[in-house]
Amino acid sequence: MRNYFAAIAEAVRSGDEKLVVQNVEDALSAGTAFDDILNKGLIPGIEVLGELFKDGEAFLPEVLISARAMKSGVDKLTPLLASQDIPKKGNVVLGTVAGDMHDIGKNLVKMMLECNGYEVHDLGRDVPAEVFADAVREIRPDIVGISALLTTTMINIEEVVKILEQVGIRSQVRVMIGGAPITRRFADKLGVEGYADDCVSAVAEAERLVELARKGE
Ligand code: B1M
Repeated sequence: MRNYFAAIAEAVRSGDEKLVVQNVEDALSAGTAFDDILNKGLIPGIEVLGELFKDGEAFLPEVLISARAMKSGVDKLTPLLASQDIPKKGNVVLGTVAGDMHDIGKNLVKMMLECNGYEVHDLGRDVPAEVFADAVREIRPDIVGISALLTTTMINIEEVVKILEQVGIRSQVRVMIGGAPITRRFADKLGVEGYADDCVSAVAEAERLVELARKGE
């Protein structure tokens, strides 16, 4: 059988948008599960490029082109998931923290939550703490989801938590955080309720948090 995953990863790494879409379509036609396409093809492709970037063997424009190619592949998966008929489970305000332009992971978390019955209010990327607080006041979500990809921006999550406390709405929401440098230990240090390592476990974590809220914990 053809190795779709290697082909998808290589097409993402080389930034070939058409080839990514073609390979994702071929993999889907061959009956490959969407989460395997994501976790064994699309994500490893962008991660390989991250390693090359770190070693000075790839540059920012190449990373951007590959990110765009990856998004085209993800866009092929989204309608398949969205077509499922799922009862509403909760509301989430989601964004990438201030100073951080990375949103691929956040968008995957959004996609998985939406496909599992959550209404997601996406604030985008580089979101100031005040904007998170305003959205919580206005939307009254069950969960605030914060993504951070840089060791220099992960500390800005604390600003969001602080401002929610300052304006007296911290106890009304559960905070879930994630992103490459984030760990459960860091989440515990900040005193936030939720942490997820990837977009699939983010769904299970959201369910746990909504359940906690229902029990008033
Ligand atoms: Co940048 N970048 N980048 N980058 N970039 C990293 C993160 C880096 C590790 C690369 C490297 O050096 N190897 C490095 C960070 C080093 C560090 O902080 N220690 C880095 C750097 C340095 C930078 C710049 C500073 C480079 C520069 O300008 N010199 C710059 C910063 C700009 C800024 O933000 N202010 C920069 C810019 C960019 C681009 C804009 C070019 C582009 C982003 C495009 C975009 O997102 N639209 C980019 C990219 C693509 C990457 C890499 C290659 C890939 C990131 C990614 O999308 N991964 C990355 C290297 C790497 O990660 N290996 C790198 C795939 C994605 C699916 O994973 O986001 O981790 P991830 O999401 C996962 C989980 O973490 C989790 O679920 C997701 C799916 O399973 N998750 C959550 C994420 N959010 C969650 C939230 C949750 C729960 C789970 O709850 C709410």
